[in-house]
Amino acid sequence: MVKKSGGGCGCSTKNDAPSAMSESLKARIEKHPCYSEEAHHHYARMHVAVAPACNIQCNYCNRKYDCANESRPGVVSELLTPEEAAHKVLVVAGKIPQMTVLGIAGPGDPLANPEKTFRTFELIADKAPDIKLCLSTNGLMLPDHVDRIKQLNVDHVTITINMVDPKVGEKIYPWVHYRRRRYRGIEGVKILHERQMEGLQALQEADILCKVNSVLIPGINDEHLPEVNKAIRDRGAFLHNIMPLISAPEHGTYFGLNGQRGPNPKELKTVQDKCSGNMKMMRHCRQCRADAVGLLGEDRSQEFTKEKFMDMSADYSLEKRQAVHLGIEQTKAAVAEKKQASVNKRRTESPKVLVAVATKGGGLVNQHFGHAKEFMIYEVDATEAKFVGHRKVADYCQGGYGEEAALEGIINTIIDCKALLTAKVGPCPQKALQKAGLTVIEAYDVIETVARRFYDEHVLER
Ligand code: CLF
Ligand code: SF4
Repeated sequence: MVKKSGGGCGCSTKNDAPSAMSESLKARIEKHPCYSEEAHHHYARMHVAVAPACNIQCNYCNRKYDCANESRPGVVSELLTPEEAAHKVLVVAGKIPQMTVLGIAGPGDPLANPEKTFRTFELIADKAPDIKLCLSTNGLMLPDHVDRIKQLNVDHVTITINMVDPKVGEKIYPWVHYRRRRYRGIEGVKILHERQMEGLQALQEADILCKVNSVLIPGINDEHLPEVNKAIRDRGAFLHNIMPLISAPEHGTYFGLNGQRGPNPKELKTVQDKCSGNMKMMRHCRQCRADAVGLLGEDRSQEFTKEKFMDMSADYSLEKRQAVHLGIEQTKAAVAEKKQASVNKRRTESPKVLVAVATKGGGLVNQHFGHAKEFMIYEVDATEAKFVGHRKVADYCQGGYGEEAALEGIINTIIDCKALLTAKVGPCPQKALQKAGLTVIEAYDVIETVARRFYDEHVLER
């Protein structure tokens, strides 16, 4: 019998609506850009790469790069000591006051490196008490550390769970290293599975919010993920993040070298939709790097390389940060009010269409088409505009050679959308977008407001 927590984490709720959340739960996630879709428009996170070792082998990882459970494959982060990491966090907290969460997510597994991971958390908790601590693990060693996690006030833990059936797991994990022994094949996968379930349940009992990441691997676990979704829901997971396998031969992974492909956006959305009736789904994950800095859609890690941040002073000020957060909360409230006004109370049946949005944050259509490195995708009907995902694209404004090919690539990425919502777009790309069947809307306003206006004028009035 699975024990349900007394409300704090509210994890086993079947209701996807934010209004079903208790006020205390809302307060726990309102500044976490991964746990709250709304927060990710306004608040940033950073990772510190303090955990090099790993204790399992995933077929989508070759260990030369960051842990692919929480990162984009093919990225190498700069390894830091806990003391260097603490200095970096204080520097970034001063320069980017909207950075509210510190995550440890690699480059290996944080709990295969418990001393470095927990020492880093201790240093931050002591000097910057307003920063939320977050941890991402493969789960193998999680049951051994839940007490320490709780004691350090780490309120957000992610476990990557790709299967609940070891026969499926055999195709993903060739070995597991557990208590000084290497277990190959199904024997190792069974240990991993049992430890993941035990860890998840222990988090629930300790009232720590748990997100589960699952890597969608077509032909291996695509049909199986609804079963994973059910198992984690029953054990109190708060949020499910189904992320696409990114696989290429140049990453040198087993899957990459053997031609295992990742899902296309439609396949990803289909599986997310299948699971979404049961629990909250995360659809805004950007598969960060182990030294990521900034809003989820931006990468400011190069501004804070070790060479640079070691020479910067740690200007952390709780008062200044609180003042900035107050301003953000006021902006959020204004955006929420406009969003609410855009919801059509008459619940009429109407077709759903997808629209692509160029945004640099704040919940607004506010980015030039040529500067967009990704588009947010919203599903719109007569009642609401709902965020359903994002798609990365190559930079269009590269100048000169390759520009045409890049534009074609961008159009192909959003070809299933009915409109592009952007602050500005040049006449040439505008023509190409229209030729491909997209309505181009130039605006500077709350995303939902622009999306609903497009829908009313171009879909309903046709
Ligand atoms: Fe980092 Fe992960 Fe914490 Fe977020 S990321 S440890 S929960 S603070 Fe977020 Fe990045 Fe996706 Fe992870 S977008 S990869 S889900
Ligand atoms: Fe790589 Fe992360 Fe898997 Fe370890 S847990 S093998 S670092 S993807």
